[in-house]
Amino acid sequence: MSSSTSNVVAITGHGSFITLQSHVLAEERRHPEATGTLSWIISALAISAKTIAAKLKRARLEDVLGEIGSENVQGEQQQKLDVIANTVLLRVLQSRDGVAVLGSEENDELLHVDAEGGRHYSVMFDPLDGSSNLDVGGSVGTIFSIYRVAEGRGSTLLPGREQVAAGYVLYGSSTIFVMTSGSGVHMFVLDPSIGAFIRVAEHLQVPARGSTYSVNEANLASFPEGYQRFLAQCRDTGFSSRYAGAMVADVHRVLIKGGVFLYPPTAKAPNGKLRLMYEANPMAWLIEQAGGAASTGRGRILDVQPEELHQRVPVILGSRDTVADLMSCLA
Ligand code: AHM
Ligand code: MG
Repeated sequence: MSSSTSNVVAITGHGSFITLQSHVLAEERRHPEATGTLSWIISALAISAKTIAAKLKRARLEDVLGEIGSENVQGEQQQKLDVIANTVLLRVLQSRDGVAVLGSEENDELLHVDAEGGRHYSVMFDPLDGSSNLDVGGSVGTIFSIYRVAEGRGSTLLPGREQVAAGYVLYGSSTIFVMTSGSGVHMFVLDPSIGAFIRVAEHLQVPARGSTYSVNEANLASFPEGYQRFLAQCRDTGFSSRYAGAMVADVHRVLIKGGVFLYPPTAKAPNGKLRLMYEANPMAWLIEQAGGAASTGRGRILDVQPEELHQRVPVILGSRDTVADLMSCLA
């Protein structure tokens, strides 16, 4: 299919032709007190996503796959593309008015930026989630979470319920941008022929029940007993197992098709592996905004009081009723 034909499909297939930019501007108009700063930050994230998507496409050709030979603060081997994606986001976001604080999986500490007057925001992100998938051509993603920061409070980490926008970009068979700013979850697909994200779905809803679970089952023996009981129950009742090893890809499937995504505590990682500020919180808010549930196994993820940028938390996300079944096994 030629690229011009695929644009026609995008227009006729969805009735209207709304870009991410126009969607965000329309949302902004619904809030008369909005200054436009948040819209600019989201547009910076979209530009970063397009840049990262382009770099990923050429990674094998330009020999930028593989490890760089250094570790991040969490003792994980950094991939060359982790560093490239992080640099893209830092550069683009630092140049936007109103960005006062940046927190990245790839940086040890919060980065403070001299923001001009007006409203100030902090942006937390995982530049390239699931990057060990890169060597095998698998899906990876970018996750982001945005907070408003009060003057002089830039070092204060806020709980997830205070987010003002959150989302992810899935770099898979297409480049998909999913976001919420508190009025539902909306999905955009990059049309590479025009370089714009086009809205393909509004107000996504996670099905109330699903029959797929997504977990690294190799760790089963060291999960707390309630998780083991739940997973046994799933197997007995005909669930399927799907695990991409990239949270963005796994959560995207749950968002569209229902089911549950888990990263429980393990012997090796007693608080689970995933990080609260730039993995668990944004995904939890998206799933809740889509009618699903998000828990640490003990309480709502969005209510966890953060203590540090890279803190880890057990993660349960998915269909409302399926998560409720798991919670009763954990009780
Ligand atoms: P990363 O941010 O270093 O890529 O790690 C997070 C990733 C998630 O995308 C994924 O769900 C999880 O780690 C997979 O971990 P495991 O290999 O232990 O199953
Ligand atoms: Mg990650």
